[in-house]
Amino acid sequence: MTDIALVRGVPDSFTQALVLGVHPDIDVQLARLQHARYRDMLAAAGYEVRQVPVDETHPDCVFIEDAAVIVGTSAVIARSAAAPRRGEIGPVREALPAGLNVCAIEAPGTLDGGDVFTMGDNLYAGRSRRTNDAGIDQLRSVASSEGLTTVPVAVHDGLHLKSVVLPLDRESILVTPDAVEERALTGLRIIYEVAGERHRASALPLRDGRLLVTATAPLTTSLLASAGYTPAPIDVSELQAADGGLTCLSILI
Ligand code: CIR
Repeated sequence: MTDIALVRGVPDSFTQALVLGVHPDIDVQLARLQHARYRDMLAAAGYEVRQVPVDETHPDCVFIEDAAVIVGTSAVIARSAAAPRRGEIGPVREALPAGLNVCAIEAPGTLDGGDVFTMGDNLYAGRSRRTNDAGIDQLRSVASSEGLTTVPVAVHDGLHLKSVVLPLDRESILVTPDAVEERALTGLRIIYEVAGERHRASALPLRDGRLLVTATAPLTTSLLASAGYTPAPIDVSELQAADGGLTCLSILI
């Protein structure tokens, strides 16, 4: 059972975070309040929230998910294709609980944690701007040692796989239409993000049974409620402004 949540705060330099499109104005103080609310919601759901020290030299460090991937009893230290993010990994590695088999993606492999999720016996790995085939191959050998089959998924429209495909439970995913190679997701139950809310819905299942969802996607939230989920909306607008979602703000172990 997952019960530790690693998180990392918002640096003053967050205004310089990487973004895919035109750089937005980011309100750092509001981002901090939203991040504090996120931490509180994790704690209320029963996680032991552990904070990794903020790093002013890495504006994107709040997106801690990208630095490491937990695969069963293993932890894989990532190697982003975004060179400015590579220095984020040291303190995250140090914060990992003892007992995990720790290994690291090596050049020429690249991988961001936002491109990886497991469901059933499969590990889904996004082939994206940040994760390449060499990175996926290295991850595959770890996944295989953990009894998981790796399924690469090409990401066409979005930063990471989990920008556009969110696990909801043991068999269901929330998917942005026409954003990924959907045939790779065959066998999973798909719920589509509602038109008009494209790239605004993010979701994170909590250990207490609720589903954390972004407040920017009320129609998709209603759809999820009618599908039987218990949504817990949260406003993370300033983190979304830098292309973040709800999974990327923590590593759940
Ligand atoms: C970046 O471009 O790397 C950050 N501004 C956003 C990273 C979001 N990470 C994630 O969704 N896993």
